[in-house]
Amino acid sequence: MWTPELERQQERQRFDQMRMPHVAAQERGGRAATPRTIHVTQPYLPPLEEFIPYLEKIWDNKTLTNGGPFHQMLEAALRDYLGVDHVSLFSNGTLGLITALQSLRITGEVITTPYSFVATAHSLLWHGNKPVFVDVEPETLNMDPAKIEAAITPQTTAILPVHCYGNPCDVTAIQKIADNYNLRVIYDACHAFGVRDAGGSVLRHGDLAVLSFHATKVFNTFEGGAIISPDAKSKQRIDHLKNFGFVDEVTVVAPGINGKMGEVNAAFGMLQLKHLEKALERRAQIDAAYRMGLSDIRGIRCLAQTAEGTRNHAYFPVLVGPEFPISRDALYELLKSRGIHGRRYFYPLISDFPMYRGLPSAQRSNLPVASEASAQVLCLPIYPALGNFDVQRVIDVIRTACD
Ligand code: T4K
Repeated sequence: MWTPELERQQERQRFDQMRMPHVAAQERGGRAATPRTIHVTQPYLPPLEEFIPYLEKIWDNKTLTNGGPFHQMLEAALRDYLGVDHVSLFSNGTLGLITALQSLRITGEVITTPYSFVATAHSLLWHGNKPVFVDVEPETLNMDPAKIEAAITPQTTAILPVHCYGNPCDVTAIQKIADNYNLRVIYDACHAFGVRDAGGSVLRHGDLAVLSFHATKVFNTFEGGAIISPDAKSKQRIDHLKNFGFVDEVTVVAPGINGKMGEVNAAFGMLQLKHLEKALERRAQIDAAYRMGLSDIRGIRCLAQTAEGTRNHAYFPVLVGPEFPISRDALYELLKSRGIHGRRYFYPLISDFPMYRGLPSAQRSNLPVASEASAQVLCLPIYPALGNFDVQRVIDVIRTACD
């Protein structure tokens, strides 16, 4: 016989089937009381017991870092998984960016986007390079290729675009400009793990692409990163640079840095890979649920996903427009007051931080699209352990602002 309770139970079961099992169990335990605080993201962690055998191997062989067996295994596994030619693991994405620029001997002015995490532009300052900001496209919030040419000067040597939120840049247009002006292209692909376009991995574009495996990323090694390079020679130079410039015991060819990933991180990466498909599937479900649940709310725009290919649903940004009854910041606070911690990625713009705002290219008038997006964007929680009840909670709170 039908009862409201029975219906609730059945609905519960349907949700549980969609979710990762340990998450479902966790949520059953905590749901009845006050709603849990949820954050913009939460790292995916496989069951702890699955990691123990990996640690035992490290304890047995006593190799903790400097290109040990797990490091080599993970480079090979990622080459296969991502469908790329060469992978150099790093201890984080920022050191990957810094080393990528060094390996290509980039000097002078570099055209980049203000709409990113601050590490993108910071990597340029570490080499004394001058960031030149260009505006972004309204649809993707990626660097607008139509704005690049006007920013090129005789000092320009490279372009540093970001596949923001994992949406591929207009790689064809960017490469065309780079070829015409003999510029290098380094993609900050820190959001683009596993993203593919019609021709394969998005990481194959440009001279180099840099990934982050930070705890907040789709694929994490606690901290970590990688440079994807197209040929063995580039990889070799990068591998020297991430190890102080050492080529052998007595030869140092460049003032390299210590950017190596350790064995525990690499081992964790191997384990993460086993769970990745499931985690990505869940992200896609959440993305779809938000899009459906928010579709009829005036003033909330979900960022479109570009064309064909595979997306990783790393972030779920919405733009809170003037037709929405309250401002982006008021919505951010409202959600927070209900235990939902979204994030304003990317506010402030990089170009508004003190070390950049004096640059002529940092002026708001040069960056109207990025400035507006930065004032409107709110990234909603998305991560594999996020249950449907919580997704609905987020949608409901956004809806209450319209009441
Ligand atoms: N380029 C781009 C385009 C990037 O987005 C990034 C990093 C980089 C380069 C540099 O790569 P890495 O050097 O970091 O590998 C976070 C991350 O720290 C940063 O990696 C990331 N981008 C950026 C977009 O977001 P915060 O300051 O927002 O992180 P935090 O600590 O506030 O974390 C956000 C939420 O995640 C927390 O509220 C709770 C949750 N969280 C976080 C951590 C660290 C957890 O549940 N567990 C955790 O361990 O910068």
